[in-house]
Amino acid sequence: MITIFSSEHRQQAGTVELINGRLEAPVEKPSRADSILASVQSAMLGPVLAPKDFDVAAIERVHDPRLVSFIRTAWGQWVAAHGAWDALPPSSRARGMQVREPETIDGKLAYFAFDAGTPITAGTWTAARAAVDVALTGLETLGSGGRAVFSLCRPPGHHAARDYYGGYCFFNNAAVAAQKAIDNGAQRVAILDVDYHHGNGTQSIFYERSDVLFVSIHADPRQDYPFFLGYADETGQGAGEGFNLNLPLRWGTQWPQYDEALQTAIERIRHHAPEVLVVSLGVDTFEKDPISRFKLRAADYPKIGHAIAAIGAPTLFVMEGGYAVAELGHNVVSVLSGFERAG
Ligand code: OKP
Ligand code: ZN
Repeated sequence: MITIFSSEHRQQAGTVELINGRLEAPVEKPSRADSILASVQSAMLGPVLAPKDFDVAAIERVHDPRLVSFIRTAWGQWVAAHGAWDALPPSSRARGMQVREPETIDGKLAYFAFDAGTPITAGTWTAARAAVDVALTGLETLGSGGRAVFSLCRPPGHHAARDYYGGYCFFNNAAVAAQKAIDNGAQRVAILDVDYHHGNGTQSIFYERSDVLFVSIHADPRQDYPFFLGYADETGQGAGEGFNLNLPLRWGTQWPQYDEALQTAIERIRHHAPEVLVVSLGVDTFEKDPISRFKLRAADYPKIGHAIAAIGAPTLFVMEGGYAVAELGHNVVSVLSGFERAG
């Protein structure tokens, strides 16, 4: 399997994140992607290629140009106001509050961000752009044949929606790639999100559409982040009714319950008969993940890859979360090689 990777990911390196009430070193850090790359190489998964540069227009197919320009300019505005330290929002909007975009950088951060765990740094724009290029290059590579390609994206993307960012995500790499597949002529695309956290951004981008099916297995939003989307009764709207499937699971979930949800997900996706399958690949479902509460074991990851292969569609794996850095690369490669070994 070909892997697409850009070392520009290192440009996203926050100093602090609010974790359990303390300012701590971010869990979403450059060593994550380096660990995955090292495992890809030592397992000899296949060639590792650099991405091509794509135009920002591909991003604006799914994101508001105002969000794109904010991510591009925020650091400069922040440094001018407060100096060279991670840019984090000072507040956020509560129910019923005004929705106009403020003028100052602090107001704009509060307006565009939905959490305080996603620092904008000097290199954020470069890294976030490169992650989109990695996803788009993966899609293009998939188009020239082969069953699957791995886009080793960092920063992740699935929490970023049309006009807001958060959850370590700036641009929705998987959604940009899915939209590009449609723009290239595909009539049906499916996105399977197996990250521990619900892909609220991806869901909301495609919520009213029937061409891109979104299916997600994740921690119950009653218990875990992002808290406000991911319920089972969110099934899509308008033309998209029936094209959104959420399979929330409780804290403590182990393989038997996970596998049951995975089979349901796969059945739904097969029924859609996608011409391209995008997998938002998070392995933060792992028992030792520092921020998550599922209990999957290392031996479960090949089974996830094997199950996904049964869908039988050209598959673009797009990296999302996974924070147990010591085992991260191993678990990711387990999914990919489990896929490759299947039929
Ligand atoms: C990203 B991905 C506030 C942030 C709380 C955010 C988790 C984001 C997970 N400090 N945690 O889905 O793996
Ligand atoms: Zn996650």
